[in-house]
Amino acid sequence: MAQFIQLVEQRTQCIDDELVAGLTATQATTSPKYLYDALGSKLFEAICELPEYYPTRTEAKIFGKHAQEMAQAIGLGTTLIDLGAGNCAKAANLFPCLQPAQYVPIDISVEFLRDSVNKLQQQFPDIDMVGVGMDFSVDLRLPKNVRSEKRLFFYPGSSIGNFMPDDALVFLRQIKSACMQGDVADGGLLIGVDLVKENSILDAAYDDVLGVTASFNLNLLLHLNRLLDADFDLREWRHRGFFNDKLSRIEMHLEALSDQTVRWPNGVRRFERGERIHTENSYKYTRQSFISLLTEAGFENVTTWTDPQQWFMVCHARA
Ligand code: AVJ
Repeated sequence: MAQFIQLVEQRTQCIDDELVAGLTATQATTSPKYLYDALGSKLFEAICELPEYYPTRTEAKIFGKHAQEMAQAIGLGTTLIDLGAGNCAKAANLFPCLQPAQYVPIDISVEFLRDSVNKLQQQFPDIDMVGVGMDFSVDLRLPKNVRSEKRLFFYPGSSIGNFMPDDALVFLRQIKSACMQGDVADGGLLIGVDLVKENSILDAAYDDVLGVTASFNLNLLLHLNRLLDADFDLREWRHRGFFNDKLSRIEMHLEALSDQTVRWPNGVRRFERGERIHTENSYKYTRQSFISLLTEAGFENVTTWTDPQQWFMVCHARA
């Protein structure tokens, strides 16, 4: 069995307060983390199989083709810290090339992670594994069992796109300082970033023909009904997903199809027809704009790998 450290409670009062504040704001907003209950995580896995959703597939090809070069740039024997590890599959694919000394998968979805890590430990008995259940977007301080040598933070999938650019900068700085906590700061960051491309390709990736992304987005309301004991009627809402050119981001919204009142034990929110709940941003960067962000966060020696169409980019940067 792998070691496991749990630093989050699955359901807390503080989550509800943040949620209610967002829902009752003039522009109703929810954090994208609420998209990932058990069904949401499965719907996201289905999204990754869609012909329109290119990021996962494109990133996997980049890792497949350049893993050896990446290992050369990074060095062996790292402490591999996997942010939002989920089923740990992306990192596990890199084990043969990267040969980490310790693997530290971190995820907010504690039970899912526990199962994944235990399975992986059986497959790779020689790698020291420490699973950590925590919300790393709140606080990146790591438990004592995590080695301080050669920390390599792994943040694939373009999840960095969920942060507003200013918050992305703060988060990258936290990663940088977590790398520096050791005596030898020669691990760094290995990160996947989705790139700006033709609007029609971006639009289709977030509003697919099968409606899987629509289901993923609408499922948020089922999750809220459960978390808050609210009474959202899913038939009265529709999915919107599109690229906002000016802000260089995908926006996902849920749009009310009728005037309605949503109630939960200590609150209420009135929505007019056409009014929207903003559920996610997914920022798209250019190679240069992302390198600038890394540099501003204090990283150096950036190496980048892309696919032939330059739709997606993987970066390694030293702390
Ligand atoms: C998991 C945040 C990278 O932004 O592309 C997929 C989530 N949302 N389809 C993304 C998502 C709608 C995804 N990330």
